[in-house]
Amino acid sequence: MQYRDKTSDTADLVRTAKEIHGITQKHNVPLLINDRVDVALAIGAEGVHIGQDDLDLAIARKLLGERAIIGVTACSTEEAVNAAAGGANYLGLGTVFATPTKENTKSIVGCPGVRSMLNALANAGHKDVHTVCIGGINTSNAQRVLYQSRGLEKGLDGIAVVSAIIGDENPRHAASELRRLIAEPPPFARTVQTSEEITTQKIQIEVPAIVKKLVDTTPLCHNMTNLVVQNIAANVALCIGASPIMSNNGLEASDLAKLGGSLVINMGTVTPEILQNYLIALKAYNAAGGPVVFDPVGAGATQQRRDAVTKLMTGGYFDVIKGNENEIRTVAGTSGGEQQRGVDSGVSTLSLEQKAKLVEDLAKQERNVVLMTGKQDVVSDGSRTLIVENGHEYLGAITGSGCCLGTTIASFLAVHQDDRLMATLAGMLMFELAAEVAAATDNVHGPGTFVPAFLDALYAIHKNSASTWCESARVRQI
Ligand code: 3NM
Repeated sequence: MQYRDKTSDTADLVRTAKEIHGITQKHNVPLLINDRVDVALAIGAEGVHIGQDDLDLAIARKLLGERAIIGVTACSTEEAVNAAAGGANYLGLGTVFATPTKENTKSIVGCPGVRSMLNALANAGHKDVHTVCIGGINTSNAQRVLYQSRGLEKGLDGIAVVSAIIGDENPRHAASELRRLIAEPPPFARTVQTSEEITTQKIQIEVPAIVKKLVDTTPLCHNMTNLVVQNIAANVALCIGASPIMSNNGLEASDLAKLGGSLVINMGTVTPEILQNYLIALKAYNAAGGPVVFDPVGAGATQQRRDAVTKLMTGGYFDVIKGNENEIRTVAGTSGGEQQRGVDSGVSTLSLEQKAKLVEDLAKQERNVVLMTGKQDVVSDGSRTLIVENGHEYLGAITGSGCCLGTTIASFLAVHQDDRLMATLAGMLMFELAAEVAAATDNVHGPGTFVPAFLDALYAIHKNSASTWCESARVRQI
């Protein structure tokens, strides 16, 4: 428990702190005083919490002694490492999300910022210092923040909140609800992060089996997608053997999320109103543990879209993020200053090695699967990275093929969550090999005749019980 009061007079601070201490002592909870070493000393509190602009850590330690608990706020890797080296007992890492509780915060670091501070601490040999994160944490994001700040060498120990408890009508209930949530993994936590090699043999056995699972299950695939591709995305879902529902109404999502299907959020024709609906649906699927695919169409094209990416990425958890090079770079925050002209892929500027590193790092950071589409697709779950070289140029000559791939991958995730990389690969191969078959059909002369042949080819794989369709897969692990 921290007593943080920036405005009261010293006498009032001491009086209130004493009263709080009486309560915390009864419950065996250490009381820390924000900023004020003098108040901590006056009432015999267990310690203090100091910010970067407060009293120096070394002086605080000298005044309070070795046994006092001293916490320090850190907003950057440098501040975190320095505070740990200086003997802080715990660090408050932030500011995670913008918060009205403290408006003069230095920077909003999000989960990626928290993770980079944790990594820096591990690399500098400070694995033992305790850590909490702070800023805008509440019941809707506490589990995700903890989930995405763990799984590496040094994980986050806990969260610190103000308004989520103090601002609640029923602080006791709010506190116990937070305790309940942080004690269990989020509903969307998936089991395996395997580093097992993905051999040709594994692909030839598992991919057709995953397709069969989809066909046998007919999963619901909820599409929140753009105006352009509604029809073809629904047809693709039907042809692969899924059951599509096209609904951009976020208020329907909590009912739909209970039906065991998946959601794809496609930013193609996003507006402020649609974005609100996406955020509501994302929360509903996260709460139900249903898989969600994010297709950040045209992410780098306008400020509105860049803002939408930030809101969506901080608004919930995505199992798979798929996009072209520009889109993935925007999501990763490394767009390199290039202006994306529309929703088309544009010119590639990264080497294959750079793409693989970007995709792998983003997947590791988000604890999910990231797919960068292109002539060579790069897909990774953070520990295994694959290059897929199937597909046909006609896919780039029709509208919405990337969006339909998002629908396809979401459908596969609905039936195969244990290994999301293999589920994504199954979707990619069914989609891209069907495109190759369609393009080679006698009566296909260009993009116009390609579309119906492509739907037919998807449908043929769906109806074909033999697994040979997958033999021309060109996949390699790097
Ligand atoms: N310190 P709430 S953010 C006290 O970033 C404090 O260092 C912050 O309040 C930091 O849980 C913050 O209501 C306020 O968002 C946290």
